[in-house]
Amino acid sequence: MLYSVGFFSKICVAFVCLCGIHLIVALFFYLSESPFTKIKNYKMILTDSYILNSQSHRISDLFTNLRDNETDEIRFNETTSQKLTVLKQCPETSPRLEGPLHIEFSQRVDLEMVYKLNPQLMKGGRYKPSDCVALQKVAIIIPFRNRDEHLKYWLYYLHPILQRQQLDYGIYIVEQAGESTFNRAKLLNVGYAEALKEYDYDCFIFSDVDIIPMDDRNIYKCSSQPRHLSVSMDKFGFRLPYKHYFGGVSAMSKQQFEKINGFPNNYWGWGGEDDDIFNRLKFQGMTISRPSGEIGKCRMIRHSRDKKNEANPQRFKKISHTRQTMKTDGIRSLKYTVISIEKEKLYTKITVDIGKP
Ligand SMILES: [Mn+2]
Repeated sequence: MLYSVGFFSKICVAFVCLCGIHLIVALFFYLSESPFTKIKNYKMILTDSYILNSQSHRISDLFTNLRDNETDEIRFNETTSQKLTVLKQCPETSPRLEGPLHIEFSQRVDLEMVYKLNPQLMKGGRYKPSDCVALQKVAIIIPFRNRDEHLKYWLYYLHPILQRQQLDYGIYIVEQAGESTFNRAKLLNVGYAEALKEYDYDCFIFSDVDIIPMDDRNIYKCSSQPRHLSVSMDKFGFRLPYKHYFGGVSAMSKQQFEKINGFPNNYWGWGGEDDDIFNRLKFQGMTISRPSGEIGKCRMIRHSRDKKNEANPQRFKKISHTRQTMKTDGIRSLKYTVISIEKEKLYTKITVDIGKP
């Protein structure tokens, strides 16, 4: 009899302990849903006018994962009258888009005028919407050498378009120093690596300096598959020159870019590197996403072939070996020396020594 009482009391103690654990677990999950932790996950921006714009952006960067669609304003410090504003995410389709655009290259463009037309730009050609949280952080990478005239037109047309698309973006002009043969793909790799050192970009647009979209519904954003944006260029009679063409302007997420080991570093001179990139995507089981031919219309500024960018005679042979070379040649084997990084008003210019063939 004594034995069985001791036994039952032990069972009772164990039961009470179980109830206690259950209560603690329930309490934990209840508290993790409380307004206190929710506020921690919100994007917050201090909106007082005397607080520097860049500072408030940095504060907002600390908070990602905004999903709530409500905007709350919490006044938390009456003495300094600082307001804590929770910004909602930008809509899937920007309400500021205009559709088809008139693009021409006859008028003269000067950069001071472009700067005045885009008063919301931050140093280094950075921008983010002030009224909502952009859906993607986009670095636009432009390989460059001796094309100042083209760059003016690009900045004049693209800055307003990218702002209407409500993107959190930065412009990176990657200039090849020296006189050796031009290497577009390696410069793009450098732009990718350098942009990531500066900001937590999740999407990369690789664009030639002389291509301007003719419709702002051609969004400079990434999607679930690598995206080709310059699908109907005036130079090719507003159609694809061939089915697997991936040159001109393309968009890849960080994950997509890393999956293919970036771009090849050893295509010196004109041609082939875009087909190598296409092969890399194909071998990694990805497909190409594209806008419609109507929305994907672009103009290319007419020019003659640059000196030191002659057609690469080895390109056909190289393209046939992508499956092997992509494992060893790419972003993971990239070597270069940065000569300077200049923060201009409308763009960041990275001058780089990428060696020679
Ligand atoms: Mn061109």
